[in-house]
Amino acid sequence: LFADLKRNARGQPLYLRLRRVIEDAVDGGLLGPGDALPSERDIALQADISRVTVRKAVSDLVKSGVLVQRHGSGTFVAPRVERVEQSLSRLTSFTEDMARRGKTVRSQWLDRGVFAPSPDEMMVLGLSAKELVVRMARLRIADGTPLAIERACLSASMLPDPERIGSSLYAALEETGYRPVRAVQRISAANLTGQDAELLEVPPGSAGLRIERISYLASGRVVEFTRSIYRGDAYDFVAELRLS
Ligand code: 16G
Repeated sequence: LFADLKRNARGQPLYLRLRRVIEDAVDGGLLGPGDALPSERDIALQADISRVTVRKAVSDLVKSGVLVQRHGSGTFVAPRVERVEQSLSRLTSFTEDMARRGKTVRSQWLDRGVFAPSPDEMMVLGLSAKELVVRMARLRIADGTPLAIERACLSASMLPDPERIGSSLYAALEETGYRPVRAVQRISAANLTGQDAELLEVPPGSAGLRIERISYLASGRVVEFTRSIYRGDAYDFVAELRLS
C-alpha cells in the first residue's frame, strides 16, 4: 500500500500523498470499517518517510473522521455507523433497546461510587442531607461502536452497592424492586468536544444530543436523574403524534 508513495507523490507534500493513499484504500474497500491501520513505525518504514509525516497524515484523518484512535490499542478505520431509530414513547433501557436490534452491548465504566448528595441532587432526587447518592458514568457501546456517555445519579437506598450493578442499570433496579415506570426526557443539541468526542470516537465539534431523563416509580418517587450525551450521527428519535 505504501511502498511507492514517494515516487507517486510528484512534488505533493508527502503527508498529503499519504492521506490520499489511506483515503483511497478506505474508499476502495482495501481497508474496511474497523480494520487496524499498520503502526506509525511500519508505515514510515514501508513508505520510507518520517514518522512525523505519518503522524500528521493520520491526525488529519482522525480529525476528519476517517480514522479513529483508541488509546493503547492503535488506529482503526472508523466503523460505519448505522442510525438507530429510537421510539420516544416507550420507557426502555439501553441494554433492552440494543438487544432488540440484535446488538451486543458493552459498557466502559468511567466512574461510580456512593457520595453525599449535592444540593441539586437532593432537590431532583428528593433526598435529605443524611441520605447518600450513587453516581455512575458509563460509555455505552453497541457492536463495538461507542454511542453514548451516560451519567446517572440515584438514591443509594435504591441501589446500595454500585459495585454490584452489572451491565444494565434497569436490570439491577428490577432486582431491588425500583424499576421506573415513567420518565420525562429532555433532548437538546450539543457539540461533542474534548474527552466526550474522544470517547465517542468522533471528530471534535461533531453534532451530539444532550438527553436528560428523570424516571419515576408508580408512587411518583424519582428513581434516576441521568444526563447523557449521544452521538448525533447515530440516532433518530421518533414519536407518534395524535390530534387530541
Ligand atoms: C437509557 C436511558 C438512561 C438509563 C439507561 C439504562 C436514555 C437517553 N437514557 O440509556 O436514562 O439509565 O437507559 O440502561 O434513553 P441500562 O439498563 O442498559 O443500564
